[in-house]
Amino acid sequence: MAVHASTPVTLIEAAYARLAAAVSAARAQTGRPLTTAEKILIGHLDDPSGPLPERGRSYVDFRPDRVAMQDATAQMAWLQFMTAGLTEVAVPTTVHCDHLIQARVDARRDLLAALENHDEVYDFLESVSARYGAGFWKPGSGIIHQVVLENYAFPGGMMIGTDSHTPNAGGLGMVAVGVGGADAVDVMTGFPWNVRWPKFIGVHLTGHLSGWSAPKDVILKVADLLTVAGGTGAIVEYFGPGAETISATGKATICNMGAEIGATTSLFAYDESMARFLKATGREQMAAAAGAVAEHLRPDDGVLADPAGSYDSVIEIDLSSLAPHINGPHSPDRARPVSELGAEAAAEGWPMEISAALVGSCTNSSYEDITRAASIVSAAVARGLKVQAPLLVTPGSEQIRATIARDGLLGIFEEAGATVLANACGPCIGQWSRSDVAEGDANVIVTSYNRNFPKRNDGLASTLAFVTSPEVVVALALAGRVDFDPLNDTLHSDDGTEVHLPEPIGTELPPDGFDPGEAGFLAPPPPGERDAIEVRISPTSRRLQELHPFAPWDGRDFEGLAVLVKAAGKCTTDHISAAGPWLAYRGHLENISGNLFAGAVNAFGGAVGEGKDQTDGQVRPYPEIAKRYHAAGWSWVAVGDANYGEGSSREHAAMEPRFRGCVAVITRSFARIAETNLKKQGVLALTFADPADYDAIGPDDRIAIGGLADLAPGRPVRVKVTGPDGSTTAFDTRHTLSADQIDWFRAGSALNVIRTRL
Ligand code: MIC
Ligand code: SF4
Repeated sequence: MAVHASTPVTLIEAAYARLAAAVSAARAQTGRPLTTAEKILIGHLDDPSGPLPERGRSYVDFRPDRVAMQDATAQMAWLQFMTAGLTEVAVPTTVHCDHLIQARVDARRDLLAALENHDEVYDFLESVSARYGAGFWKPGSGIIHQVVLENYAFPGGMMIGTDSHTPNAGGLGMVAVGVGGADAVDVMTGFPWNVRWPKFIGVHLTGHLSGWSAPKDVILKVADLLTVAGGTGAIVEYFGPGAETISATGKATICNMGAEIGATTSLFAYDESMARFLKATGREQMAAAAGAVAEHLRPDDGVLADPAGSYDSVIEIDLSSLAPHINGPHSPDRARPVSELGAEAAAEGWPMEISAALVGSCTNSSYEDITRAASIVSAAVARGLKVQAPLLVTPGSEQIRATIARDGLLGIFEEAGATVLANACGPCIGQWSRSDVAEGDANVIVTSYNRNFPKRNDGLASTLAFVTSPEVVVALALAGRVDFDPLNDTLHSDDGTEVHLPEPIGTELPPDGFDPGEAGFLAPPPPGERDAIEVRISPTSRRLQELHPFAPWDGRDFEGLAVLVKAAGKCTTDHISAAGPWLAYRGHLENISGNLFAGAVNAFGGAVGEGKDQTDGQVRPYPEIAKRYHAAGWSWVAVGDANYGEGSSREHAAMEPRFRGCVAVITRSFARIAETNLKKQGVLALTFADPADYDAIGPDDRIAIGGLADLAPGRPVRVKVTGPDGSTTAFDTRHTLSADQIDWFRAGSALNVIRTRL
């Protein structure tokens, strides 16, 4: 497999040829107009001959064009791939080193420190990519989603990526879906990618953004309307005249944060803004190829004439009246216009002062974002204002960094006292060495990132994080307070002058073109040279550990299972397998299991990360109890509330429980990727048929799960709960296993099934 620094136009033309044929066949067969997402899905069906699958029900096999993986998830994916015994990946695959770089001092020193601290992991990723024919983007080259947008995404394509914000590429009209590593391994080993045919949510955009309102506000508003679970099982498709007024990078921001509403992905139809971005990033041929098939990259006229007849639901947003928003704390759907934050903070008792302001991340670090934010900073500084809180800027890619440095934009931030960090995730994922506040110090941060779960940025539960657009972040940094409305309030410079901040001014694309900066891509060597590449995993390594296949199901029903944890409220992947310092162990299943459920809130008493160890009745941290159950050969279940596993794609949140003996996770509902990750690893993902049965499970109960020999699609699974006094109660749970997926459970994991087929 040849992998290049961008998607070759031949690959795109081949995809378009399949797209055109499949779309006309489907249109003839269904006799109804098709949405953009439907067309792209149809164009990537493994078997396009049958009838269109049933929305929200049928599981379907697809053939994605590409796979992208970031360093924190690629390790486990490669460790799984290596057990398949293949010589190369079956589809173009790239690895991006972005998550492991810690924000400490500044870009240069932080990158050097990362190269030293993570050399073993980087060596592994570089050599394993070379060995199996994948492309490797070095540390410092940028955040996966920006690098993909600038080089690999193309309208009408399909990609899966081992990161939940992969849908960022929807800004270029691609169906790009975040998945766990095991899904990526399916595709890398030449098997189709299996996922449920989604529902379709249409977002009709009218009007146009102006003043302080930015693309970020569209998704902050959508999150408000749909909530963190509202997009589950759906593709969100933006359409209408307003869509065409938004730049491709602005569209990418909107699609990126669709992860926060649980959507399978989000996308826009191909338009002029995408053509402009493709041309500006050196992909004129791609723009021409897309232009030639534009009719297949947009909704049919019949969809636009009757959206309600084509989408499962439709949301209306008038961009002209959309106010700038700020969402948080603790959940990305807790929304309000920025003008209302001060009053809410006063009512809630949140601190008014801002302790840090952060611009960048995969969500918001485009040229347009940076120019808009910089326009505010330079106008404010010219009027004698200073930033009142530490301001940290993370460029999304080396290309953005080099371009904004050349164009004097980084200089504007630096003159205002900002720290420019490495082109990496940094504080967005807890890679932030912060000493100005300690645990227990209530403090507020404002970011242009996408997530704001407790502890996410700095590891401190007492930090309240709010997400907003980059221009609002810098405005709040200049005020130093959350009760500042940049539209209506004024600030005072040191000499007492009253300053009304001007409206942000942005430039969509760099007038002098992009500066690629330092080259960060390593192509794999030609096939003949790959066998000599050694992929080293030291048996004594703390960072990497070879994987061994999980044992197949023994054919017996589960009896006497302990309840390791019953989580109350939000139980995101950050609660199940925290990031920050734990990112260091993403390639070592045993070591990373030291964080298992460390953030979960115990439904029995509310303690965080600890519960009763049934082996001796002592209270211990969950990771320790799980280790002790594992050592004792016990099997156990975890119980969760609604939208269990929301957030990240990290499959560690499924592999760790599996490794420690978990056989089932029973919840009120699952986030899509979390549910799939559990199924892939052979763990039963069950939901209470009656959500009230969540209350039936006590701390000392034992669980039995019966009828497993008859496990069948759509057939409920009976769960029996026995209390410590011998009393019993039973209830039904549901699962979404298809017939093929039941084989994953029987074989012990999806990968075990693949191994038998290779
Ligand atoms: C995130 O934003 O939570 C991450 C870190 O990028 C994760 C991936 C991971 O945990 O490695 C994601 O979004 O999938
Ligand atoms: Fe990185 Fe944050 Fe984007 Fe995740 S959301 S890929 S941690 S920048």
